[in-house]
Amino acid sequence: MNRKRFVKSNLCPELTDIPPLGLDSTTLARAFRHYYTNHLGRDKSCNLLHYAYEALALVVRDRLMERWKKTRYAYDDSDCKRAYYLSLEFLMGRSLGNSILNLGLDDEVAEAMNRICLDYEELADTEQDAGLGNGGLGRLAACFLDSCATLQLPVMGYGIRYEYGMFRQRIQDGFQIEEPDHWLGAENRWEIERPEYTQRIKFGGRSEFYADHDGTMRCRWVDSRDVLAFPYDVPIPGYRNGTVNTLRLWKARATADFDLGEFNAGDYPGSVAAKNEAEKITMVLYPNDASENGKDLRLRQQYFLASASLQDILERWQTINEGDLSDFAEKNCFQLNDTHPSCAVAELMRLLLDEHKFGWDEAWQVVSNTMAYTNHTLLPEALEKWPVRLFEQLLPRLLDIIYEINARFLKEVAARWPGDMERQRRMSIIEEGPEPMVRMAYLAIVGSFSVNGVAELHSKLLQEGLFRDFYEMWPEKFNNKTNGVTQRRWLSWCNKGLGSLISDSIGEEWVTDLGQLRQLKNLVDDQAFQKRWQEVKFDNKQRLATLVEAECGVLFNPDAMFDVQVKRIHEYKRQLLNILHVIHLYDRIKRGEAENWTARCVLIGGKAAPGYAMAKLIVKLINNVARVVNNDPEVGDKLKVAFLPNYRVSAMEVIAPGTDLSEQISTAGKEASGTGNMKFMMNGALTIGTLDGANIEIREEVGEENFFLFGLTAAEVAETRRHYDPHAIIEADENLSRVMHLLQSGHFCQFEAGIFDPIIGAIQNPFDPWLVAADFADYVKMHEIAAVAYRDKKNWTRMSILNTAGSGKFSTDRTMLEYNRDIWGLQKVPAHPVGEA
Ligand code: B1N
Repeated sequence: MNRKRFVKSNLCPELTDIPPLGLDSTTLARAFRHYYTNHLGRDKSCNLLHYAYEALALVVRDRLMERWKKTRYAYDDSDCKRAYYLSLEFLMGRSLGNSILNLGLDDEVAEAMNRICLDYEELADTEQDAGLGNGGLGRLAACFLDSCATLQLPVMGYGIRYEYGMFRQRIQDGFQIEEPDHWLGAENRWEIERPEYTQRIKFGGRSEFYADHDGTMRCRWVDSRDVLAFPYDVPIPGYRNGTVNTLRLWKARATADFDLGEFNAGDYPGSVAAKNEAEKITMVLYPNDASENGKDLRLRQQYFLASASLQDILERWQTINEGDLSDFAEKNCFQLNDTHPSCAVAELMRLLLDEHKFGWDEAWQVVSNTMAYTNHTLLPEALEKWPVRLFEQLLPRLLDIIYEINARFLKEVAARWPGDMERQRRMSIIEEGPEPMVRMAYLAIVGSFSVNGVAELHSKLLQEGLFRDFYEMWPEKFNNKTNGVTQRRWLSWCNKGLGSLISDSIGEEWVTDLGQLRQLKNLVDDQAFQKRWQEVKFDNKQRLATLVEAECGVLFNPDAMFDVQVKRIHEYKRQLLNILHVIHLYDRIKRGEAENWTARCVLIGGKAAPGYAMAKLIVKLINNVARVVNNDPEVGDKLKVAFLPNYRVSAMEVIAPGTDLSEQISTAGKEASGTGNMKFMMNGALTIGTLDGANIEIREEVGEENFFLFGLTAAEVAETRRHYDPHAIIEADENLSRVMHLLQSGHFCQFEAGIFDPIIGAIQNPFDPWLVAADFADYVKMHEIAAVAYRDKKNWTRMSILNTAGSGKFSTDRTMLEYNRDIWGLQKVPAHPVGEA
């Protein structure tokens, strides 16, 4: 058995084969008492819920540990192919509830906690979110891991253990204030350190060429300033199947000898500063979603992750295979989560060439058969380019290799399109100009055997637009993998009421086979079922109203329609269009046109990147409009508006179940996929949306009569831009004119004259890329249709049921099966049973 080689000291069998821990409520309660009393040193006089959470977390973690080990053994013993998901972001959220659910311990834990008069959901609610991601891209990575563990696929995540996760957002006088998220301040029970797998990462220095003992010219990276990568492993439990996969997160540490060198030179403060410099690398998550800010620390983070992970994977492979790398490419696959970890292409070349003495062609075979790249955005500002100059300073050896990759690649282009210099210039990995740049997406495409987008439309636009030249060259590389979400967190866990109702009606199979939800279609006209569906929704709306009241001080009446948009604040996502509609509703009430009114509560939440002035101003506008509307007695219960501060994973767990209408209103062609749209749909919300990203597939699945579609298509957007005249549109539309007038008159900034001028300017700008004015009228019209539909409770309930019933496609289980079928080619490997050696 291969794994024996991992055991560095010979542990006696008694130590390696501990009997399995009990899962019954009595044993759980005892274990809880042990941790609470003996480990944490608390007693009944302690009234901090936090310690009870900690004790329960330790109890649950113990149950994960042995399954984790048995999963590792099963993978090592089976000599299976493995995939690695490399990502700068993993937006995990909370772990306790998810672990209990996936271990199948909910009833036992509830009972055990009941006995000591504790409510485990209340404990779970005290856990901090692990916010190691910005938004969709990071949360997608977390959902992927859940699905891979549930499908028993040997997939490991690799990421960065940021000391500070996504900033906390506070609202002061309507403005966004950022506060640091020092999430590791308290003990993190969901990681264990693995010092034995520490890696050494090089920065700076230079390349040195030398003749090998057999005369071959080789290169080595010398005079580098090294940093250590120190790993922490996070358990990823599958759903009730004994599998626990691994997410390995790297923390940067200074090397001991590096410090000493400085110290010996007599520069003690200098050596401490050097230590800080090294540890800075994993200090903070960059808070930009769908844009890059080009800071050199960010490139350091990216290379640090790529290098540490690849070295770790090669080392493990060599330990198991006695140093033989010959079938490495058949047994390993790397999925790059956007270009952020795409240094891996050049880094794997370097490791093979310089450290493992491969020849170029042999190394390129390995790289180009193991790397796969997922693109998540078409927005030009998010396409990563790094100055060649920065590469030279930071990663000189990688730059040599990138030049060589590019030279060989451009030769291929030249052979295929002789004399087409323009095409070579366009496709070059190096963008020429006063400041030459490395185009990371091109490096990723050239180095990968698979390139995928994240929804049908997005993948099509990649092939026709952004990556057209590459598609012409290698059509076989390109494919689509429509995103999904895990129904374990996004239905079972977060919406227990609906989950139970569904299981009572069609059984529990949907939890691991979401397509089963289609059976709900048979129940749409069943009155008793409809009634229970409404009751569940009402409870969830009450829960959401409680959150809104606590966080925003605004009272939401659960009888009103809950109209919700939560996601990062970005102009292309058009929160501005949403708030213009709110202003229009307010205006209608004020002008006395509110007969047959549908009471509405509008909730908007999301973080603006700290450097994104327009996004921050939109947050301010939403808050100012909310203040005016909510305090106007004439408006009363007809309309309420709230901005939810600090939107995060655990907030969405309350929001999605309590939503009636989901706002997915991006300018068509701009949202690659969206995943919030799927969470809402699964929880029975209807969508008002454009033909963008996965909305298109959502509408296909649920049927057009159950989806509120509005706005220009992607093709019409491109066309409209060429002759866009917002002034004419505003003038021709009385509703929009009145809204603009309210804005311009300072109605929403009485004591802050002119602050919204940039927003007014943006709407009126003929070059407004987001075409807010163009879609306004159609948006208002569709909202009216939705409002009328909402008043027909019975029919709305039918549509709500049909949305859940149609959401089967949007499970990451399906997404992962497709990645596996088309890209990874892994076999399912069941974990060894607990209780056996
Ligand atoms: O990735 C999600 C998609 O569902 C969203 O439509 C898409 O906007 C999102 C740079 C990004 N694309 N690009 C990013 C994140 C961080 C960063 O530094 C870009 N996020 C997305 C999942 O596919």
